[in-house]
Amino acid sequence: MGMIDLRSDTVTHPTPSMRQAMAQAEVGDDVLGDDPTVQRLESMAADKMGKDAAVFVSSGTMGNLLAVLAWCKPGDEVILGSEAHILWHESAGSAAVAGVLLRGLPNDARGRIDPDMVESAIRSYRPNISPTGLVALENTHNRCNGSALSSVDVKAVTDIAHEYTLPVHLDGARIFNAAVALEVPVISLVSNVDSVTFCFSKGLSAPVGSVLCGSVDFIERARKWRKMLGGGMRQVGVIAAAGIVALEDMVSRLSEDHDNAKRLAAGLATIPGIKISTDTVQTNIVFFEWHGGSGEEFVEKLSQYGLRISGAAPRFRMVTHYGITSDDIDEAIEIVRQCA
Ligand code: TLP
Repeated sequence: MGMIDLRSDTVTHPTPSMRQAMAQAEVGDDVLGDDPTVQRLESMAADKMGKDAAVFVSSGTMGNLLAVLAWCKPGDEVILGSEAHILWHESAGSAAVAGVLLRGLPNDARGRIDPDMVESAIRSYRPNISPTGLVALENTHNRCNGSALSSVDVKAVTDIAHEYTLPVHLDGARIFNAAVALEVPVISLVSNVDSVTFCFSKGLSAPVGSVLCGSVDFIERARKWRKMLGGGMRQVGVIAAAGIVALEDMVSRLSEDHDNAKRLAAGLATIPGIKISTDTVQTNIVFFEWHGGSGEEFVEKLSQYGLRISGAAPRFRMVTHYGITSDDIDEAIEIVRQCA
């Protein structure tokens, strides 16, 4: 029995062109600045984001952590959404490694934070408080139904932050999904932020890697932190080569994943016992609720029928990606119908 794996788009395998590019990649010692393939990828990424520089990192988590380290000092506060990936799923690296306090403001179902609340939360230095060092946004917003923030949503927050001379970092792990869903150039979603991380290893299907983009000074500081954390990699062009293919070949097909996610949501909505708002599905992430008993047993049962999903009762997640066909989606719906 084949397994339909919808736990995440991180489960994607490299495409044949990626494997070929990896085998043929020209490499050098990247810590010494000698890897031409990494240099090419970093400059492509910076160009796409309209920033002056970029640094290749092992993961989205490392990109976000470097941004926090490069913008803040220990004792600072970072204002972000209460559902942010940085807050929920990055092993408290911002607190443990960067020594900052994460201050979560309520995210709405579309991943936005209220600009007025951001303004009231901003604090400047006084001996007894932690001053705000950074504001962070996320697009697409993973825990908020994979929703896409528009450039207007982003600007509403960046305008406030900049008024107080605060930088804004964007966790854009799936920023290309946002651009494709909104049918806008990706640059329009990042032009107002000061730094952005995006990932090659999610919907774009590369096996490893993310990139952090920003000004030359900022990236120099981030590069130093990357080395301190042991993230300097040597002949890493073999991995960067897959990232180049990801950028060149894999963006335009993301709409297939979005169509499949909508098909999945519509199918799930017909199943008694499944609660889902189909109109929240904008990209490749589908959340639904099931209140029928033990979540672990539900997930295990689905897996015995050939479907892997993530989450814990009552909220579960499925993510569509490269390699998942519309037939797989129909089969996944039928498996949930049998198990729910
Ligand atoms: N998200 C993973 C899990 O950690 C939940 C997933 O399966 O979706 N930002 C966002 C918005 C993310 O969704 C993720 C990964 C990251 C950052 C971290 O990326 P990695 O896994 O490369 O460190």
